[in-house]
Amino acid sequence: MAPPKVYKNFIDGEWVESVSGRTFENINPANRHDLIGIFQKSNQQDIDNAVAAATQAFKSWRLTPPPRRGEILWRAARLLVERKELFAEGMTREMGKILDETRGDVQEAIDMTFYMAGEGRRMFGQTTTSELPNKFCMAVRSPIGICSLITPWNFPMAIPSWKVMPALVCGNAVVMKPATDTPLSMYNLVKTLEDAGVPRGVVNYVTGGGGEVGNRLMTHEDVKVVSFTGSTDVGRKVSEACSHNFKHCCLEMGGKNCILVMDDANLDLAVDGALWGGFGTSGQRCTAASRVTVHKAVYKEFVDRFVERARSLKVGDGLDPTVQMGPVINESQLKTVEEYVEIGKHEGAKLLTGGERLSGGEYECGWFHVPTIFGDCDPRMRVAQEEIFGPVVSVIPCDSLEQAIEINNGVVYGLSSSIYTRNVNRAFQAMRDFDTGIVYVNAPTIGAETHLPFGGTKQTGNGHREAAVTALDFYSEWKTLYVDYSDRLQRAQIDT
Ligand code: UN1
Repeated sequence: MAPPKVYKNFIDGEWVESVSGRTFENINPANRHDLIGIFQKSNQQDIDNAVAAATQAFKSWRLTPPPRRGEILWRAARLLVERKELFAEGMTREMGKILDETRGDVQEAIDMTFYMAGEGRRMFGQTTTSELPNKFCMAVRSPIGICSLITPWNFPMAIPSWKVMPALVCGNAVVMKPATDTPLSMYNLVKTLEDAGVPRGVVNYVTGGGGEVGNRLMTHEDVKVVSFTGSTDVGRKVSEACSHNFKHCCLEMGGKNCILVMDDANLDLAVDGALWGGFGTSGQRCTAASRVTVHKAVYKEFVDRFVERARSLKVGDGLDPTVQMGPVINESQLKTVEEYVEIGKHEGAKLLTGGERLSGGEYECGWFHVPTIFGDCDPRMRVAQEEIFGPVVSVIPCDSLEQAIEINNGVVYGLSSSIYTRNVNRAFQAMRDFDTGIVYVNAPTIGAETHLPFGGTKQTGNGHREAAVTALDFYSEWKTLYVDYSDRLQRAQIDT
């Protein structure tokens, strides 16, 4: 067997080993004997080198006309299209979700890259009137500087692309750190940007643990912007670290998203949605539908069908095209899922299906869990309140739309929610009253598109939105420009 490939950091346009001399292994969660590659276990010095390179590169990148920056992104998007299948396979191997989904993940990166390439020729500012004669007013977007991009393993190419593409088109230089479980997908993205002609030092890639590498990325004094997607606990630390010298910080964190099934819903559609929303990516999405609130009039029928469909899901290695749900990411995540199953049982939730890890045979060397549904949940139960990040769905009965809205809103998170109904009045009431950043009607809680704002309320975020034109607001600062061509002193608010 060929020895595993050793992947390096990308700093100042060169592929280099970590100065630490240490490495770590990237393994397949469907088969822990499948070693995908060896990656650099970097340290603070590597980050300092990357930030220094970015600082140097920023000087000319900020002056590169945005349409030229956009052209580089366009070339990167074209290359991603060519490499899509290869990158999807690598992603399934490193994080487990099925090939259809990893193709979608790469496609999301392609969409974001094309979209932001186009922004190079838009990046609209504002012009407006002046209260004084012979004076012109406008506001333009200005790049900010060095951005640290810290990303999770569940969307290992899409989420990095949400951050790096708007950062680049706005004229910033970046240092990117992937989750330790998924360094390959970010490597593939960075390599593609290199091949597309991003100038040296503008994009830097450093792999390693959150403690050493992540901490330095959020505390380095030359870093001006930190974008983080991950758990609420770590997000709080990022926010605190950034507060000392007022780094701009965008946080995308947990969710406990709910699908509401009303008594007039198309039940076939709702079951399809609950299945895809709850068990897609093995439930490991911030947007996963980990709660389903069902009107009592259709509760039994819905639950019977939902359980039957969940039972028939084929679990296995995501590279097998007949498999419908892959493994969870690692042993520690699997243990968390098992703990929550125990918590649910103790709380009195009714275990309707699943509730155990899969072992033996094809499952022996991976981290697999059976799709699990708890029924008759009280909305205050921990399994109905806390983010589990695994294939566990809690079903909650309700009597009315008003009560369902209360249940939906009664958690600390506010990412995504959904209502299945054929009544337009109810749909609009839900759109108005669900206090989440994203609301779906007759579709599950997942399925965000790159040209619309993505993010959540309450403890899901800190008020920013990723993707869409809203991403430009985070990766640039408004600069307001007043040009007085009157040739005399004109005093705003005083001279009328
Ligand atoms: C996430 O849930 O972690 O909307 C990101 C979706 C995807 C992105 C999800 N486009 O499900």
